[in-house]
Amino acid sequence: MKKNILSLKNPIWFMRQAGRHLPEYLKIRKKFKSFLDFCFNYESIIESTLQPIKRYDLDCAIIFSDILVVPYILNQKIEFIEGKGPILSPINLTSDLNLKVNIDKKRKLENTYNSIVQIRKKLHKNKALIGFCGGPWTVACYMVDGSSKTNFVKARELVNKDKTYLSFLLDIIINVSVNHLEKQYLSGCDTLMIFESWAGLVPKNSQDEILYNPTKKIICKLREKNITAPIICFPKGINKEIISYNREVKPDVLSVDHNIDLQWLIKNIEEETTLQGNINPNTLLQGGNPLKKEILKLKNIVKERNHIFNLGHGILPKTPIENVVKAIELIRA
Ligand code: 1CP
Repeated sequence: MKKNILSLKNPIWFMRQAGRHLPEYLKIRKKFKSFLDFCFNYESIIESTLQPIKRYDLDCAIIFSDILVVPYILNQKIEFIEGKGPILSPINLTSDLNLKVNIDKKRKLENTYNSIVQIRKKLHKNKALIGFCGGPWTVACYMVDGSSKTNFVKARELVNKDKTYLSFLLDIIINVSVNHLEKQYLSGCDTLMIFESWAGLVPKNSQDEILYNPTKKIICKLREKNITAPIICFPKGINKEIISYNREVKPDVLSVDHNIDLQWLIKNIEEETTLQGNINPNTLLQGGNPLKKEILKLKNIVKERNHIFNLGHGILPKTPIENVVKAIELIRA
């Protein structure tokens, strides 16, 4: 079997480890005005993906890209504005029903796939390489509302008022995401991750339709293509429904946010699921004794369980390097 995240012993990596807090990232990022130009540049992808591995000797690398490349290749206008995050031209709910992949824009992803081939060659064989996409609902949120500033009111309204349209949109996203994950896998990613960062916004009575089934479809389509890579799912903000999410979606790895009580989760979740994460990114930012305490507590809770060390959400931009170093030291001790 190909090496992947599940064949490593207690691996460590951090969500959003590439970019954000690393001075060496900020240095190469400055050379590009536009985030998208940076994000589709062959050398930038290789360098920013490998930077956290070089600095911290982490066990997994995650490809430098963004979940919003899916709306981008679906020809939605998108800009990343410093300090504001991504801004998309919201789709027109009545006339954009034939959202189609733009071939020229899709071609830009060839650089991402080619960089994966190169990264795999440069990365030590005992390290996992993670490819990813956004969860269909999370990507739909950005496509419908245009930015997170609206708290995704329009997307949430669709859940109540126009599920037919929303399901149609989710299916388009699913097909593009499957193709994108397949290409990442064929280029050399041995592990795949689905970031459902806004899972918490879906009302309980719609979770089956809007969260579970779309992600199940992605997994099922990948398995039909004989893609055997373990799949990590991150249903952020879902609280106690994480149990039914896991039962329905059956990811190989369940990434757990910091609002979930890990002790409670372990008591209630299927034993075969490998768990990932749960350290509060604010504690990593803070460092010192609180960080030490949280890591020792986590180690104790997961000592008889398959667990991948990670945070409950992305590393925060102001996180000091020495806190990350200390955290790794404490976990490996
Ligand atoms: O100018 C810049 O440098 C822009 C900052 C930036 C970066 C470094 C954005 C814009 N995206 C990224 C890279 C990115 N995004 C990665 C690469 C690998 C890594 O950092 O380790 C990954 C995995 C993502 C995933 C992503 N993008 C998610 C899911 C994970 C999460 O944090 O919840 C989401 C929701 C996005 C959307 C997005 N892209 C960028 C920003 C600032 C955001 C969040 C916007 C918001 O607040 O809604």
